[in-house]
Amino acid sequence: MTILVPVLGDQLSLGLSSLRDQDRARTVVLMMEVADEARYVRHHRRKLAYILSAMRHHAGALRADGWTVDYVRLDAPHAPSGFTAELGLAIERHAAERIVVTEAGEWRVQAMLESWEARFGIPVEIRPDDRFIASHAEFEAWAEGRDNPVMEFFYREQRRKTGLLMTAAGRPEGGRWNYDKENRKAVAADLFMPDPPRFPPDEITQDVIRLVRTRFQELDGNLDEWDLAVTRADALKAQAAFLDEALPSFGDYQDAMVTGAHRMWHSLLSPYINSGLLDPLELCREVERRYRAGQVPLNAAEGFIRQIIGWREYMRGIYWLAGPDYIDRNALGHVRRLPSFYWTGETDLNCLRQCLTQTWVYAYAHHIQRLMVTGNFALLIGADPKAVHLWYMEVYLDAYEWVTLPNTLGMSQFGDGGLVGTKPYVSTAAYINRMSDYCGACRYDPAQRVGPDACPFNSLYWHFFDRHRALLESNPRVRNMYRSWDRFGDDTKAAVRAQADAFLATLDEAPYGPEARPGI
Ligand code: FAD
Ligand code: DLZ
Ligand code: SF4
Repeated sequence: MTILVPVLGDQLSLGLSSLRDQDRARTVVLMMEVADEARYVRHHRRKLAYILSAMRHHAGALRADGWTVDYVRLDAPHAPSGFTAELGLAIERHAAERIVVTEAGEWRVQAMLESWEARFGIPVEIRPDDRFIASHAEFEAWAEGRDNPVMEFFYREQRRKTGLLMTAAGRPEGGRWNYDKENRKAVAADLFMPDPPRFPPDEITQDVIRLVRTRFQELDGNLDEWDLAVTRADALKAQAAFLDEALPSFGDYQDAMVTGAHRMWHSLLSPYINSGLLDPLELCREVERRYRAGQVPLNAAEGFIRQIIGWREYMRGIYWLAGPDYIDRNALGHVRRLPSFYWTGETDLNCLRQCLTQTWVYAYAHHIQRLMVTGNFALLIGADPKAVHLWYMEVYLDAYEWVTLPNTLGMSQFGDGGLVGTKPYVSTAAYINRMSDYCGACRYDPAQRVGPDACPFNSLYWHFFDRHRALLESNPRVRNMYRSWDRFGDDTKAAVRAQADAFLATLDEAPYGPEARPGI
């Protein structure tokens, strides 16, 4: 009897639950490069090349581990289109009698997996994805009955469960759960910043880059200066370099932004963790070991571990808890498409130009660039949260719906009305100016609210609160904004509104709205 084990592009882990306890002699692992996954959003070409190359390398790792792998390539003569069609062909090829698969990372693909048993008439076992620390049931049990399921309390549960940074007496290491207050330093551009390691493209990656260049000519995104790891061995090297060189300062400068420095002290490990090359818990244990060995300060170790066992796990829990309709939530009723400079970077708002250009080169931006520059601006101009989400799905190497959606539609765009974030993440230029060097080189003045040189973030900020007063005024976290706004006086208010309206009228709307993607 042949068992077929489909392994998806974000399941690149040798210890995957669907492979556990299988008899290698009777099992065929099926990996499928399919056009539907490449094209269901307008992917950045670097993201496509990364996933395809990591998949091809993983097939080699599986074979070296004794598995038989049936690998379907995108350039196969029959032009593979989707997972279900490919699975049907593979069942016939191998006369498979059973399917075992690890659950998918998003509702769309999970629905496919769940349709297979009825469609193909053979048993399909869907196993939990236990690369995550909290199971669905655990998260649901934690969230049940809480009006306000905030991340911080979930995080403390995960600390207790894993024992990470806990004392023998069951107390948080250092006496506090969270050292975030120490993580808000701005940074001088001449401070030493370690370079991330670079992994030049091997033959397989070069092949994939050629394939992406020829097949996806309509797509954008830099394929040159390849530096990404595509194997677990190289991803582990990237992990070690981060732990050695950047982690000790990770906490201090987590929110800082510097022109031309895309990495600073961030890990750049999310693509490897999310596709399965790195194991999140193993990484956190290593961070803890280094803290205990005196190599890393507590604020850095705690800050990093919180991102992984706190934020990452919490976002996944929210995604599955919120259901397949979460993507259509739009609490603020925003309908505008993103301006086309989100695809070109051509704008005179320097913070946006820097973050967008960097994104189209590296398919990477760090958290504050995503939240407080591109996300902040999209929210202030009233962009459709689903369109915003799809843009992030396109451009970032680490984007998979389970993690992107709660971060974009939830945390960044307040589309869920406050399930993930208790207030909208918007700011004036003051925040960007404090945390970056972008404003110094900008044609706009971060200190002015109205006038030809006034930074657009300033009037848009007040315009945002003004137009959403009915919904937001009762929120205790933003009530003070309305007190400040009301102190402005009618003339000033009218000038700010006019300034923002005039700016909004200059924005175009890109052809890529939420309805412009096939298959969504
Ligand atoms: P580091 O700063 O080094 O952080 C360490 C790790 O913590 C990351 O690798 C990641 O695994 C985890 N992490 C930190 N914050 C979060 C978070 N909010 N949610 C989940 N994991 C987190 N992260 C993604 O993995 N995929 C996405 O598609 C994604 N989209 C985002 C969209 C928006 C609008 C925002 C505000 C955040 C988004 N994030 C996303 C979260 C975060 O920005 C990225 O995880 C982080 O920038 C990845 O870079 P890094 O590996 O250098 O992270
Ligand atoms: C994102 C992606 C892309 C671009 N291509 C493929 C592919 O050809 N084959 C594959 O198995 N997976 C791919 N992926 C990742 C899937 O979209 C991802 O596994 C699903 O979204 C489930 O989370
Ligand atoms: Fe961005 Fe305004 Fe600063 Fe220019 S002045 S970089 S637009 S925040």
